[in-house]
Amino acid sequence: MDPIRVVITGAAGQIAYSLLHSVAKGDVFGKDQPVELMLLDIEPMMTVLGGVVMEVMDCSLPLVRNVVPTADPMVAFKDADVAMLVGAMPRREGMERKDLLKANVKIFKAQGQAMDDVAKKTIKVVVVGNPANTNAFICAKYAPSIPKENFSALTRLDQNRAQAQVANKLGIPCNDVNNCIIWGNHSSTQFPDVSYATVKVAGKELEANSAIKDDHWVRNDFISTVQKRGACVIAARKLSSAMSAANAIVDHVRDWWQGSGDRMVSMAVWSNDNKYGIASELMYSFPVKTAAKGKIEIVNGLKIEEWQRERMDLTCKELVEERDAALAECEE
Ligand code: NAX
Repeated sequence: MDPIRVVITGAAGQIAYSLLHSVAKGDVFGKDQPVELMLLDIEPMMTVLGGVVMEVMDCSLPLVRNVVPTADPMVAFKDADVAMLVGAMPRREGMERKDLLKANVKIFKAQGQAMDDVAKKTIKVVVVGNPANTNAFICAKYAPSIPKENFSALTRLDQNRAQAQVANKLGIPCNDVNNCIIWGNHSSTQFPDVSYATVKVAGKELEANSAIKDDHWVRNDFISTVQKRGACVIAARKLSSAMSAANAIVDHVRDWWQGSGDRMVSMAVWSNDNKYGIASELMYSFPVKTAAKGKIEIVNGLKIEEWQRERMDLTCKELVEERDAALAECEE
């Protein structure tokens, strides 16, 4: 099989360090799919990145056909099949969300333009660097020759966190919980939702709500625990989530590349046609299904109750504001 070219940005950072081994040993693209790893970071990080390249080599993995460290997006994205955009400027103490947005949208504008020029038109892109949804929007906008449905942002970590909370509440394994979804922004306005989730308890398949039997928890504590989970990890570790973030990137891209089957999974994707009443031209997290190497299809026809509507609209409003601020920044 011919190798595929996979770009990982922020390759000298902590998420990439947890991610690379899984990608290199076939957890994402399959055990028979060789890969060329294009590792992008900024110039001052090239020595560190050199060490990461040595370690990838020293894993002596048969699927790795080439590893290229670079600080040049035009080199990294040349003929790329997949891009995992992890690299971004981190939020420092005292920095407002809008300062972070200002610093980061320009990075994603430049990377979108580079992809537009040199990547394959079939490239599949997942944005992880925050603010992930809006960075993905900017990246897609500045790569007009690549279809919008080829871009996504990561909300799978939030979904996995939600799934783990439900499993913990019921005392069951995480893989006996399905179809927890995340609506909206990867931020504290996100809406983790178990309304369509199913669980297996004592061998029986049940609706999650009827197994949990605690509407107050589902509508309050559960939601805020998932919303604040990233901040709790930072408070404890003094570093943001890395192992669980890398694990979620693997889940997201594997499902996109190999198909999600009957499961609904969450991905922030280009919103159009006013689906679920959400404004068009946003990267909004929806429940989706994916066919192998195929398109991401937003799941249609889920019944939305009033309390859900309010939460879906709140996170949508934040995304509209972020998008408009990002566009103004890019046009300056
Ligand atoms: P690190 O600070 O460890 O690494 C980031 C790396 O990106 C650094 O090596 C830096 O030099 C590099 N970088 C900066 N500008 C770059 C550019 N223009 N091109 C290429 N590389 C560049 O951060 P890490 O913990 O790895 O987190 C990376 C990003 O993921 C952050 O923006 C973080 O907020 C975001 N996260 C997103 C999550 C999600 O679910 N969407 C969850 C985890 C994480 O918080």
